[in-house]
Amino acid sequence: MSSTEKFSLREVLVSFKSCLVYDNQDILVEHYLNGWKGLVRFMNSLGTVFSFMSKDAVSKIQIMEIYLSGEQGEHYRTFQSMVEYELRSNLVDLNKRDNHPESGCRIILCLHRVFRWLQLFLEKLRTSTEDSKISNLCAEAYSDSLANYHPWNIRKKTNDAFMDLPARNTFFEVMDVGTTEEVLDMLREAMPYASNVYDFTQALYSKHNLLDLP
Ligand code: 1Q0
Repeated sequence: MSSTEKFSLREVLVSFKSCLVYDNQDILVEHYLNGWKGLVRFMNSLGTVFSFMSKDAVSKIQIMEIYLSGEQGEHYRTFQSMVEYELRSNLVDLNKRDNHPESGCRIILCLHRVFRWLQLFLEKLRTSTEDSKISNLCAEAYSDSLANYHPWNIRKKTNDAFMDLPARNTFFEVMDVGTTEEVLDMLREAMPYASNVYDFTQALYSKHNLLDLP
């Protein structure tokens, strides 16, 4: 994954739209990962202060891709089949990080928690005004979600990185979607899909008691 590759937020939206299948009752891993790859490209275009985050995301994406292209790849096609396969085969550390610290279930849980941040941030962005500060929107969304799972040193690094984000109008330019109105239209279009992705994953993990994996 090259950091200079062109990103397109429309493609990100298409990936997260098309990852939902069977009437929103499952998620295709490949399309979900494509959505993340697009977000990582976007993040890389914001500058090197985010590279500690993008490195972590890239390594998580790569682990999932190794599972997908491996011998058991068929089991990793959707969230549902992955969860069932890994639980049935005792491939998930349920109580402490032990033999399977990189289970697919755990990797997707990490991304799912970031997805919640994204959902909160996009909603704040959608309802923001000209004088809203992107760094504040990011930090508020973070403290309401992902921060609860991070130790203080990561929280500090993350909040410091947010401070480096550009002003709202520059941020919209980097998004490269068009005018502010067009950005807001895209966000309005994206929110329901983001909710469907989040809600399905949350329900699946809750049903299998996987929301607090170590
Ligand atoms: C716009 C700014 C982007 C801000 C992204 C916020 C996410 C903060 C994530 C902080 C990650 C800290 C680095 C690693 C932490 C790990 O300890 C943790 C747990 O993993 P493990 O295996 O050690 O237990 N990892 C995570 O929590 C996963 C972190 C993945 C970060 C993925 C970021 C991917 C890109 C996000 C794009 C945001 C673009 C938003 C704008 C979209 C506009 C339409």
